[in-house]
Amino acid sequence: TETERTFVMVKPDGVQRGLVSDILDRFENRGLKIVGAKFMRLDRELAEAHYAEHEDKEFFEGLVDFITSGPVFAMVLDGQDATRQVRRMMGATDPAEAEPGTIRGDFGLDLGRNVIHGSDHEDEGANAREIELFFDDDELVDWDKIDGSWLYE
Ligand code: YYY
Ligand code: MG
Repeated sequence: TETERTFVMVKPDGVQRGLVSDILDRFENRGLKIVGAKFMRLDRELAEAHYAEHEDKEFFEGLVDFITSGPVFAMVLDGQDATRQVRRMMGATDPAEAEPGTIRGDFGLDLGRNVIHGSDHEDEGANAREIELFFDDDELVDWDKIDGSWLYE
């Protein structure tokens, strides 16, 4: 099976609201394999690098303030079509528009407090770039999950 790795992060609002385990539960139940995880706080430099694509937007300062305002739970998940599947599970950027059943649609109400980040599946290279920004090579674990043959044909 061809799998890929994607970068995912529970944002400070999700951590403060105690949603980390619920969110991780959804990814594990879906069959995604954890290959890295880290509880950390972003400094401004990392936040600005992570959101560099938005540096000219009017919401950039507020976004950097928010994402550095408290700890986050960053992870790397591996699976078939993982990037796109995680984005589908997250739902639309604005929780007010995200479908119920998605993470943002179930846990959020406001665009600037949308609980979770996932690499953009339409931006090729976003995954590799974000994984490298947040994790050293030796913080990612290569392992075989025993349910692989029951998850994939
Ligand atoms: O990838 P995703 O998080 O779904 O959305 P982006 O368009 O990349 O924006 C990143 C981040 O910025 C978003 O999660 C909330 C915030 N944001 C905002 O505060 N106001 C906007 N008009 C657009 C995005
Ligand atoms: Mg994005």
